[in-house]
Amino acid sequence: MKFKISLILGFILCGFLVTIATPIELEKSNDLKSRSASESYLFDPLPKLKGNSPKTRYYHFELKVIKLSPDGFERPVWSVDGQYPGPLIQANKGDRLVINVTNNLGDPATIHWHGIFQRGTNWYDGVRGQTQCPIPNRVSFTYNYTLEQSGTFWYHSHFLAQYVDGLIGVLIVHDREDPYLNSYDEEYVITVSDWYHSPSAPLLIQRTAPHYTGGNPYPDAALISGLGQYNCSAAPVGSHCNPNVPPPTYNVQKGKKYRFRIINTSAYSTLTFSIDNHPLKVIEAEGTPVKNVSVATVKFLPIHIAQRYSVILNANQPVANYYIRASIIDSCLAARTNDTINYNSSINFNATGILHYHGAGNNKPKSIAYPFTFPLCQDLNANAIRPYKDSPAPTKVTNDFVFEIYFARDDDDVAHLGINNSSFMPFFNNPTNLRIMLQENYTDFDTDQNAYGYDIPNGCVQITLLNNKTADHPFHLHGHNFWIVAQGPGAFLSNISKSSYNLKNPVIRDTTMVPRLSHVVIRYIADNPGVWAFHCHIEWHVELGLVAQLIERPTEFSNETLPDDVRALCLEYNSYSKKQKRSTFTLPKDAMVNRVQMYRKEK
Ligand SMILES: [Cu+2]
Repeated sequence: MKFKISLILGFILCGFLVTIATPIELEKSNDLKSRSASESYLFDPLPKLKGNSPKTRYYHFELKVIKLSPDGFERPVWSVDGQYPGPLIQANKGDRLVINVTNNLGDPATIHWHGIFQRGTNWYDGVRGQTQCPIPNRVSFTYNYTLEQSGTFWYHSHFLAQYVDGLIGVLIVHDREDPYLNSYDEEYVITVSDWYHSPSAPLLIQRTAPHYTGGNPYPDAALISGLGQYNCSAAPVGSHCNPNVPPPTYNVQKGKKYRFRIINTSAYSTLTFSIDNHPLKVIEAEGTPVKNVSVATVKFLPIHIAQRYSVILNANQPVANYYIRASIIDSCLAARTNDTINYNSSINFNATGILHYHGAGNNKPKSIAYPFTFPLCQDLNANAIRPYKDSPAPTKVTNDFVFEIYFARDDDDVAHLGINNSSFMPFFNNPTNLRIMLQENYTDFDTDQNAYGYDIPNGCVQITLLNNKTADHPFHLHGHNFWIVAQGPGAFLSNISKSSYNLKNPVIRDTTMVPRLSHVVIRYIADNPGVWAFHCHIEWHVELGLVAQLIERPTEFSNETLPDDVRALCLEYNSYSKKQKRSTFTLPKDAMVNRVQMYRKEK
């Protein structure tokens, strides 16, 4: 108990108040005070859902910038409801979510619901320039979609590098038919991530500056569930730093089993996750339950950006405290040079938390880390995460794309990444799905739209992604998950043997690491008309253009009608951005939007 009280005090000290976004009744949805603000979720077992399903669950998000000190170092955080990570959304499979977002950030925003298919609601996928116009400051917008999946998901801003500034949260969808439902007593959520002390806007401006050659900004900290331990003696003079951030602590009772849902919400980093003395049994990869096999029990869980796993921990060790460890694998980052933004970072790559057995007292853990063995910068062993239900990949490919990762410097000596010799450049005020519905033909789009279309209903799309560059790229597909039919070294088509494709029992997920000098071949069914992003999830690489747009079944999709509120958002955004240009005061992020728009005009 004492342990818990000190933890709560610590939270208050470092400016934290983690709460559940309690579903609220529609008629109260404008009354923020009606929500409970005292229940935590990150360090308590997930509360049981109330009410029968399927039902509609209402949430109200207020986006606002507040000061927080996740790793001790105080900085402005772009937050949902003043929390980092943002509030928990929980629902059952089949439920509808209605999430009213009021933007008080001072700059535009969108929210993407990572991993959610958005079947029939492409316009609520939350991708600026592709599925919606950004929500201007002081404007509210409501996302409204049905959950046909279950598993561990998350949400994050998809507007410039805003999610790196803290605008992320957890989305859990339960399923009464989950095959592992009776295999654990309680469940917890853990986020792992890198963290920066500078807001993203100046970092992004430097990253995209002419003549810059230093790679991605170097992070300052590793966090577990939004808490880290920065060495405050390295903090610059005049900054505020609290050296006593409490360790993220998870309480267990000997003899019980726990499901931990683990999400990597980083901008740039691969992490490994482990708990001393406790092997972890993987039961879910990104919404897909996985087979009950011995190889699924691991000591280390490598988890790349935007990936999620559920594991079962058996609290069968002697009553004590044990370290929870999340370590950034620095060899998956590009080596920092004197030119790298934040080269002088005093990062501790290893974040620690505590697994606290009931009755163990408050002493520091004495546990020792497992010896480190991990195939660097690769996905978790495929044999650990084969789908629980056999799910062979489709054999007849109807649309076959080859995407080669592209890197170049333009005439201004600005770095660009892209697909097939083309760096993606979004139109903030004219999203692609609107253009399709206005009967524009994607084949007439500018090359920099990186638009790839396919029109066969329920056809099988295959993407062969070749990474012949020297950086690792975790790729995410919107609107779908996919079968990974091949993955391995060699970045040329000649390295890939079709006879070695695994079509029988391939891994299914929505985010996969494509290491340097390697390839991946994925397949999915064209069963979801819309505009879907396929992109590297290193946020700095997104902004450099490493994005493709998949135009799925445009013939049908062009007959859809954009809901009035989504269309109205573009009018509001246009009038907002015009006002911003006239104003002498613009926030850095608006300056960046203007810059992108100017870039378009100049072309
Ligand atoms: Cu990348």
